[in-house]
Parts: sequence; C-alpha cells; structure tokens
Amino acid sequence: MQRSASFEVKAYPELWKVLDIDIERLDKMRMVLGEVYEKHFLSQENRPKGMAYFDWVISEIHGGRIKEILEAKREGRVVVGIFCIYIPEEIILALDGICIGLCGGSPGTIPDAEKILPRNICPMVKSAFGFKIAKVCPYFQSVDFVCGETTCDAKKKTWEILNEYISTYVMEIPQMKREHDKRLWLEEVKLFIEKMESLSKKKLTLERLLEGIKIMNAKRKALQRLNNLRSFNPAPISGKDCLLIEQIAFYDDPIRFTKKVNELCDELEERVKRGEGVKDPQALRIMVSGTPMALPNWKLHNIVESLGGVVVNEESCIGTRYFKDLMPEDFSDLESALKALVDRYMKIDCSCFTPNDERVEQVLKEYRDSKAEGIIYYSLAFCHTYNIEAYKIQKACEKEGIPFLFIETDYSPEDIGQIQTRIEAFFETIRERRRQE
Ligand code: BJ8
Repeated sequence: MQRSASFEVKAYPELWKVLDIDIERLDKMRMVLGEVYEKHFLSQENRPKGMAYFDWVISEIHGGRIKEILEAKREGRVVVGIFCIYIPEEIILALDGICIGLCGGSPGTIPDAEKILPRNICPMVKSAFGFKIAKVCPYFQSVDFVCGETTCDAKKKTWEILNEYISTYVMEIPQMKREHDKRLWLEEVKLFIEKMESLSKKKLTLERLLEGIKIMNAKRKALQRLNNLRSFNPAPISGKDCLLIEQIAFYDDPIRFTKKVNELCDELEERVKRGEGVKDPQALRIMVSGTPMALPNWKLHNIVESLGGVVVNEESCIGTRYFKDLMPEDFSDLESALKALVDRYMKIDCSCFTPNDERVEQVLKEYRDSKAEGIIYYSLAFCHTYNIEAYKIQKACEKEGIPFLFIETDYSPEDIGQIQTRIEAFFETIRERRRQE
C-alpha cells in the first residue's frame, strides 16, 4: 500500500479482501481522495475546530465505519443501502437496522457503468452503479440489500439490472400527492416494514418506532441548527464544510453524528457572538438549489468559494430537503404513527412529483431565511425533472427580483472553466445590485 501526503484516507487491504473489493483500484482511489480533500478542505482558513471529527470520518471512510457496520451485522442487525430520502429511515432504525446512502458522486466509476448503461443518463446513477460493478465501494459490498425507488426513469430501470449484482428491493413512490397516492405510499411503507421484519426477525411496535423517530428528529434538528447558523454574516462556516457534513449524514452512525454536529454548532454560536467568520463579511452569499450532490461531488461549491463567494444553503436532498421536516413524537397507536410518517414523507418536494408547486414556495422561503443574495440552480445532466422545473423556479425568482443562474453539469472537470466564467459574470450582477441598494 502506498501512503498519501499529510492527510491520509486510510487503507484496509485485509478488510477489503474479505469484502471482495478490487484492492488495487480502491487503493488508488483513496489516494486521490486524500489529495483532493487536503487541497479543497484542509487548505481553508480559520476552519472551525469541530470539523476535525468530519476530517476523521473521511480518513476512515474506507474502513473505520465499515468495521462498525460489519460488527453490527454479526450482531444480527440489517444493513440497508438507499439512494433516496423517501426511504423511511425511522423504520430501519426502529428495527435496529443501519441505513447507508449509496448515491455516487465520483466520475471515476462512470466508464464502468457505461459498459452497461446508456451514456445519456444521470451521472449520479451511473456513478453508483459503477461503484458496485467495479467492486470499489466497501459500503456497497457490506449492505444486506439495497432499497431503490421509482422516482425517475434512470433509477427505476437501473434497479432491474442492479438486482443482478445485489439484492435490490424497490419501493413504489407515487408521482402525485392526492389522497389515493398517500394510501398507496402507506401500503408501500407497510410492505417495507414486512421486508425489514422478516430480515431482522423483529416486530415493529409503537415503542420501537418512537425510538427511530426520536433518533431521526434529533439528527434533523441538529442539521437545521447548523443550517440556521449559516444565515449570519460573516458566515461562521464555509458552504463546502456544510455540504460535506450533509453528505456524511448518509452513512455515519446517527447518534454520534448528531452529537458532533451539535458540538460544532456550539462552537459556531460562539463565533457568531464574536462576529467571527470563515469569509470576508463582503463575500457574496449564494444559495444552491436543485439536484443532490453526493460525496465526493464538491465541484460547484469549490468554484463558488474559490471565486470569493460563500454558499449559505443547499435546497437539495443532500441539504434542507432531507432535514426540514420533523415527525411528531406523541402517538397512541402504531397505525396513527405510520400515517403521520407517510404525511411527513409526502412533504418531500422532489421534482419527480407533479404538480410540485410547494417547492417553488420552499425555495423562496430558504432564500429569505438564509439571507442569500442570489440562487444558483444546479441540475445534473440528464435529470429531466429538475431541469424542467428550473423554469418555474426561475420565473418565481424573476418575479421576486432574485438573481438567478442555471447550471447544468456532470462530474467531469471539463466544463469548470466555463462554469467559472458564468459565475464570475453572475457575481458581477449581484455586486451591481449591491451598489444600487
Ligand atoms: S427525493 S431528488 S433523492 S429522487 S438527480 S437520480 S431524480 S435523474 S436524486 Fe433524488 Fe429522491 Fe428526488 Fe431526492 Fe434521478 Fe434526477 Fe439523477 Fe436524482
């Protein structure tokens, strides 16, 4: 095994062997990850001390957490891989399971996927699928099964093929939000409970579900607290670090993660009191809205923050859409708790739904709450629903006088220069607005 420079993503060749990983290839990938991480994250000035925990998580990304997961499996706990925030984590936790997000954010595995999947589909789907078929993701190699969903065409057709490589269960997510759609979703949730009960050999009770709800509420509250702190000027933490935390939320132990996010927030609150920030108070405040950015997709944030801006909000599933809604915690019976769970999940305003007007309202709300000065709408290439929905968001922004920039991109570095130029011009528009105010 080779060593990387000062920051090291640790290698676990013995463990990888047990998991049937392509060891040589993963070793190269972890070296690249270490270098990129050092360059983009550790080089930031005046980072909060609390980020040390999240640096540690990245250094252990290919082994430390995997060991914990394998240990939990030996205790009989079920490990579920997911690709969408519609999969009810409360239920997985209630039945003592572990939930791991498997969305792919790396260009490295896309050529593998393109041997089977078409080139002109979403890079997130191709990246994730590529990680599995190339055997370079210790998480994919550790889960008991993956739970896909019927949100977009790229995902739902990929599950049929993914099932040839790993057991793939699919939840049908309705595309509208009428009463009978909610009933369908409740039935789907119940089928998922049956699946989890049979694998875990445990029965879902109200008490168990309440435990799962409390863990998730605490985690979501901590993320809300962190996001709210970004509304202060100067921003006490960079957008890049917040995106990283939002990405880590999908595979870290939820209780430990919540504790560490809250500790970081304690530190950030002190910073806010002192008026201390990571960026100049004059830094342009940008909100990002659109498709999720899975680890290690830091492309847009890197560009915005290297040009002197600061990202203050991600209206995305790896962002506020994941944590904006909590669950009530007082129920007298399991059925009413499940109905409330269905209602909570039906509030997720993914562009796969039609109509989806509540998302327009939510974007405007988050813009105001985050005290942003402009919105960059981010769509992954070939994500038709987010791409088309940009029209409505742009119209609403124009009506409200909000500076708006649309960017469609994938994971390749080829268009970085072009995006930089467009963002520089966008920044100039915002500066001009400032001068006029
Ligand atoms: S609830 S946003 S996590 S589906 S970006 S794969 S939609 S082509 S990720 Fe998503 Fe659930 Fe919706 Fe959120 Fe398809 Fe679009 Fe790719 Fe997407």
